Amino acid sequence: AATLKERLAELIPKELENVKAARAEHGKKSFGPVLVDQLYGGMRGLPALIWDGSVLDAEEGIRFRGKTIPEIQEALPKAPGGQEPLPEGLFWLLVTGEIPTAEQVTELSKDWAARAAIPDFVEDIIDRCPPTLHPMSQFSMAVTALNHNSAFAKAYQNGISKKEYWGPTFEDAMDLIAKLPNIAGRIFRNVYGGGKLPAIDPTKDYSHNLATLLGFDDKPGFIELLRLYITIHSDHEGGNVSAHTGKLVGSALSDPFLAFGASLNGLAGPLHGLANQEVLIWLRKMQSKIGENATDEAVKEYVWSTLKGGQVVPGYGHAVLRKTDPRYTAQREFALKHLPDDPLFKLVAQIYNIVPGVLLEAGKAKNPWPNVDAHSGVLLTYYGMDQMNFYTVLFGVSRAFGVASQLIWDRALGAPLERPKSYSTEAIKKIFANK
Ligand code: FAM
Repeated sequence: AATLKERLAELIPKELENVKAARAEHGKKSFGPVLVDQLYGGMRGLPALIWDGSVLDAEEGIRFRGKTIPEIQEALPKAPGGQEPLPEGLFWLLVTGEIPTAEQVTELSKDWAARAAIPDFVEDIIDRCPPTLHPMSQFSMAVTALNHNSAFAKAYQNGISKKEYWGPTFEDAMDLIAKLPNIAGRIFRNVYGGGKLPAIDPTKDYSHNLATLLGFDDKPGFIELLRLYITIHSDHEGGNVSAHTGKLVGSALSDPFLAFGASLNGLAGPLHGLANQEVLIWLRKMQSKIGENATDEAVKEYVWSTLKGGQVVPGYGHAVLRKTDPRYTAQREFALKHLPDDPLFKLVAQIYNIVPGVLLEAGKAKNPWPNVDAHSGVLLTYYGMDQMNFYTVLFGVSRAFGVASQLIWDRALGAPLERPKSYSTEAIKKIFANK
C-alpha cells in the first residue's frame, strides 16, 4: 500500500488540473456582495478562502472531506478494542480525501513515533519557562523554536523550485504533529508535576502516547477520549482564527513551525480556543456562588448576571454555526456512554437547557447554542485532568492536524501571498459619499 507521501504525489497533479479548470470556467464570476459592514465587522460570511479539507455548514456543522462526524466515527480505523476513530486516519483523510486502511494508519503511528523527539535546546526553553507562564505561551514558543530544523526553511535557502515546495512542507508537517506530544507532555509535567517524561512507545498509537506523556495512560477511557477529542478539534474549515492565521503566515512561505506557532497564539484567545478553559472556570465560579445542585432558577439568574456584567457565556455561540455544534453532540454521546452519572456532566446538561433561552431573550447572540468548548472540559475533568489552563494545549495539538494538512495543500497548489485591501474610514466616506 502506498505511503501517505506517495499517495499525495499522485493526487497533487490531478488537483492542480482540477483547480485550473475551475478557475478557467468560474474565475471571472462575482461571488456575493461585499458590504462595508464586513470591513468593520470581522469579514463575517465573506467568501474569501479555499480549503478542501473541511467546510462548515451553519445548520449541520462541520464536514471533513464531505463526511460528518458520525460518518467519520463509522468509517475511520479504530485502535484494537477501541470504539473511537484514530486521529492518524483523520489526518490521512484531510490530506488525501480518502479513508486509509488500518495498515496505513499504523504506518502513520509508527512514523510519528519515530519523529517524536524534540531538540535539547527546545526542552531547555520549555524548562526555563516559569510555571506562571500560560501553557499556551510556552507551547507556541516551543513550536516556533522547531523552525531551527525546518526542512522547508533549509530547502528554500538552497533554492528549491516552487513545484517542489510541498515535499519539505510535508516533512515539516509530519515532524510538527509528531513532536507535539513531547512538547505538551513536558509543559504539563513542568507546570503541574509528574516527573521525568516517559519514552514514546513506537507500538502505540498517537493518542495513547500523548496520554502516557501526560501521565494518564492508566485510564483506558482517557485514551479513547483523546482519540475522539483530537479527531473532532482538528479542523473547522479555513476561516477560524487558528486555521486562517496558519494559512496567512504560511502564504509568506514561513515554514509550518512558524505558521502553526502563530495559529496557537490565535487559538489562545478567549473567544477562540481558550474558551474550553473559560467554560470550566465559569462553571466552577457558578458552583461556588450557587452551590453544586442549584435549581434551574438559580442557574438562570447566574447566566443573566454574567451577561449583565458585560461578559460572554463561554462555550456558547459561534461566528458561523446557527445550531448546536455536532462536536458538542459527539462529546455528549461519549459522556452518556462513559460517565452518565457524573455531576459535572449533569450540570452541563442543565446549562444546555437554560443558556440558549437566556441568550435568545437577551437578543444579541446570533447563535444561542453550545459550541465544542461547552463540553470538552467536563470530559477531561472526569478522567482527572482538571488543570483547565492546560485544556487549550490539547485543542492546539489537535488543530495542528488541520493547519498542517492545509499548509501542505497550499504549497502544492501554489497558494499566493494573502494580501486583502484595507481602507480608512475617511476613504470609505469619500468613496461612498454619493452612492
Ligand atoms: N455570550 C454572550 N454574548 C454573546 C455570546 C455569548 N456566548 N455569543 C455572542 N454574543 C454577543 C457578541 O459578543 C456580540 O455582542 P456585541 O454586539 O456587544 O459585541 C453579539 O452577541 C453578536 O455576536 P455574534 O455575531 O452572535 O457572534 P460573533 O460571531 O461576533 O462571535 C463568538 C462568535 C464565538 C466569539 C461568540 O459567540 C462568543 O463570544 N462566544 C463565547 C466564547 C466562546 O465560546 N468561544 C469559542 C468558540 C468556539 F467555536 C471556538 O472557536 N473554540
